[in-house]
Parts: sequence; structure tokens; C-alpha cells
Amino acid sequence: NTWTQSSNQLDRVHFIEVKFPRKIFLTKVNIYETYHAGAVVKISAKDEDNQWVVIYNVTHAHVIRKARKFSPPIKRIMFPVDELRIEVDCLASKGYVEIDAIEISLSIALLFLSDMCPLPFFKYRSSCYFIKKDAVSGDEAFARCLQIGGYLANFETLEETMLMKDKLKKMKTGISYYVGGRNINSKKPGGDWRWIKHGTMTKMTYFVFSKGEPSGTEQSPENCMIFLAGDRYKIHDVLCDNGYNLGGYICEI
Ligand SMILES: [Ca+2]
Ligand SMILES: [Ca+2]
Repeated sequence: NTWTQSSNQLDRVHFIEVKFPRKIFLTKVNIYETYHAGAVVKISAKDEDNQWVVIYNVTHAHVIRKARKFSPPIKRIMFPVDELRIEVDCLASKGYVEIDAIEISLSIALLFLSDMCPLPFFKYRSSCYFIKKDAVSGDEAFARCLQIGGYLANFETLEETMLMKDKLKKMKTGISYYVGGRNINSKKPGGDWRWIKHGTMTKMTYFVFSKGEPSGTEQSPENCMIFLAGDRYKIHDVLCDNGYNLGGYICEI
């Protein structure tokens, strides 16, 4: 498709909105500018609340008098997208020959397994998870999720925890799995448990532990959280950094 402006509207910023057949995690946008390239000043993606989120923005257009395939460095966004708005500054051509046509094409590297999650994550209910069976400590599990662009899974609702517990039981791996809950105060009886996600800490709003847990104390802290295979995947607190409690882990993105 070709998009152009009428000749009496070259003194302003125009925008084009494009909609794709399904939502994806955007990794790349290619704009094929066939004439007067460089006039794209802003690209926005529509989020789940129907708000436009800017993923590329420059203050001035620099018109290049030739065609090019433009692949701007876009901001990483954490929501799937099926609508983009591309803003084009026609003023930048300064009364020269008009920006004649801009052809928009999007070729997106589709790095996802299911509908909405980038690999290696899979969609489970409304979240993207990745279950890994390596045997590591809680601290190591935390680091490994960061390394693949995610975080150790947060289960903000009891429902999410129950669903994951059920899934782990059915997988029958016999392996315990770390999740992203952490005690930030060993001195406090019962601890102060938080879900850790990209530097934010959300207080747990429900009691997540199995009977008799959490069992850590100030003298013997158990500040990490695990779905324990030996207790039908109920949640336990365990030491974060020793060799006794090696487990797999669940990352989320
Ligand atoms: Ca979650
Ligand atoms: Ca314990």
C-alpha cells in the first residue's frame, strides 16, 4: 500500500494508523520510505488500555532525498501490539517537492511460541512463563531469569499460584521450582514476604505457604520461595544460597 498527502497539506505532521491481524510482541518495525525518506518523527504502539505508547521519537525530521528501508531503534515494550501509529513530518521537506509517497511495511521477527509470548516463554492464562529444570540455588534462579530478559515468577493472586501448582503436579518432573517471592526481613517472625519484579517489591496479599511454613528464623533464615516437589508442590521457604535446595525455576516476562 502507498500512503501520501494531498498537496495542500504539506505544512504539518500527518499520521498513519495501521492495524495487524493479530497481536504480537514487537521487536522490529521496517518502514519502506519510497520518497523523501527520514520524515518519520514518531512511532507509537497501542497498549491494552488503548493508550498510545511512544516507541520511537525524534524532535526533528532529517529528510534524505532518496528511498530507504527505515528500521528505527524502537523502545522495548512489554505488551503485545496490533496497532501502530506512524507520524510523519511533512514540514521537513521545506517546500521542496512534496513527500510523495511513503509505503509502510512491517516485517516483524516473530520470536514467540504461542500467541503472545516471546520465546522461550509460553502463555499460561494471561501471563508468559518459562519453566526451567536446571538444578540451581534460589539466588542463581533469580539471576538466570534476569539473563533471559524476565524475572523469577510473581504470583500476585492465590488463583495464579493454584494454577501453577496444578500444572507442576501434572508435569511429574519430581523437581522443585523456585519462584520470585522473597523474605526481606528475617528478624520479623514469619518474615516480610514480597514478590520481586524488576526492582519493585510487592507485598504478598495472601498466605501462600504450606502448613508449618515459613520455617525460617533470624538464626536460620530461609528467604527464598519454592514449589516443593516433596510436599505436592506446596510452597516452602528455603535457604537461598546453599546446595541442599537445588531446584528448577519459573521465569515470567
Ligand atoms: Ca504473574
Ligand atoms: Ca521452610
